[in-house]
Amino acid sequence: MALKNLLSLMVLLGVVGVSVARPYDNPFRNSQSNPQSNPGTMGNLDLDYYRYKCPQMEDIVRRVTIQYVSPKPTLAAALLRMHFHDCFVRGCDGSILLKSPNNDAERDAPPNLTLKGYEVVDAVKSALELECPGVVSCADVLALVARDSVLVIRGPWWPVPLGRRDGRISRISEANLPSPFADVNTLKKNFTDKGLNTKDLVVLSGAHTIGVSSCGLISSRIHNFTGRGDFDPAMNPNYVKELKSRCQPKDVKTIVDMDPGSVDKFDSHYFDAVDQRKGLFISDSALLNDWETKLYIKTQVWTGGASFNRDFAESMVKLGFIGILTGDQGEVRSRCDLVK
Ligand code: HEM
Ligand SMILES: *[C@@H]1O[C@H](CO)[C@@H](O)[C@H](O)[C@H]1NC(C)=O
Ligand SMILES: *[C@@H]1O[C@H](CO)[C@@H](O)[C@H](O)[C@H]1NC(C)=O
Ligand SMILES: CC(=O)N[C@H]1CO[C@H](CO)[C@@H](O)[C@@H]1O
Repeated sequence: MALKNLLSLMVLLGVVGVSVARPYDNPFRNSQSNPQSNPGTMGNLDLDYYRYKCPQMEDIVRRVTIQYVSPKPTLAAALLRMHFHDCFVRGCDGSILLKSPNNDAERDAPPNLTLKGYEVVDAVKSALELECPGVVSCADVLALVARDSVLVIRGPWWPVPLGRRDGRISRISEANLPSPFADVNTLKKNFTDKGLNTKDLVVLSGAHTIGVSSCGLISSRIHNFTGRGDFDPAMNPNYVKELKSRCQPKDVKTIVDMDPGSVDKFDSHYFDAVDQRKGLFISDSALLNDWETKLYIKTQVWTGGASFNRDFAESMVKLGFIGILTGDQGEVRSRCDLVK
């Protein structure tokens, strides 16, 4: 009798389990664009993927993320950027987290030189391993940590469907990201190659509303743009003056804000900055050179960023589907920096 009850309870749970699963359709499934970076790209994810395998996982991720990011809010930018990098190189498969004994993994590549925040992902993963060992993928951890850390700085929230598996390959030679020196057509192409459209490009560039870079990447732009000691005419001269007083010609290290005037706040101010020709990188300013990205920027300026949070959430969900591994592809690592 007791056994029979137990069995029916299990059956019931199974049925409930199926009915509360919230599968999340892959936004690329029916689209023309087909990001081929991984064969698993067309798989689906599920908002409730860990509901039975690790019911506490979202709480644990949130708790540890808050613990790290609250006292050091600049980590939010680093972690958001890390998720973006992960997704753009071989898909959102956690491969950015892998270490190589030969220093030839993605995280060793020049665009990674300033990536910080690995310790947050590692701490979250350790906490998860105590609760449910070998269950939660590093790719999912990173996607959630990025979301939760933006929430800590009171930025927008977006749903993170889960079930990504971890890749086993991380190559420095593949770690090539859109360049801060790129023009808008190049950026559009780089995004289209990942299945993201022009709107996603301008919306996600809005992530530059937080965070920092350093003088090295803008030196030529402000000191010697064409080799005649000039600056990029696409820049606001007052902004150039400001940057020059911060960045001496040989200085590569000093930190500069991505969104001058509102660097700590996740808001739509980045679009105001770009509109005032205060985009830090050529790739930021370039968004004024395409009618669609320019219209988006103007609309955010006119409306005080009315749709930015919603748009950002939508594009982040798409970003999180790029090149994912699902099902029995890849693996679930027990440490995010080492393949099993
Ligand atoms: C459109 C193409 C993009 C280019 C060319 C680009 C380029 C860059 C560069 C060069 C930096 C400075 C890195 C450094 O100095 O170490 C940076 C920082 C940053 N990027 Fe982007 N990025 C792009 C898109 C994105 C996207 C899609 C996101 C996220 C959704 C993002 C989030 C960030 C954040 C948050 C930072 C600040 C990092 C920190 O403070 O630690 N970027 N980006
Ligand atoms: C971006 O597009 C340009 C032009 O097609 C290409 O040379 C570059 O390698 C691309 N970069 C990335 C990261 O895909
Ligand atoms: C600017 O660049 C040109 C050509 O690369 C170089 O000859 C010149 O010395 C540079 N000027 C300064 C002020 O760095
Ligand atoms: C955070 C991190 O792992 N950065 C690495 C980036 O690449 C350089 C060398 O290429 C490494 O020394 C850094 O540790």
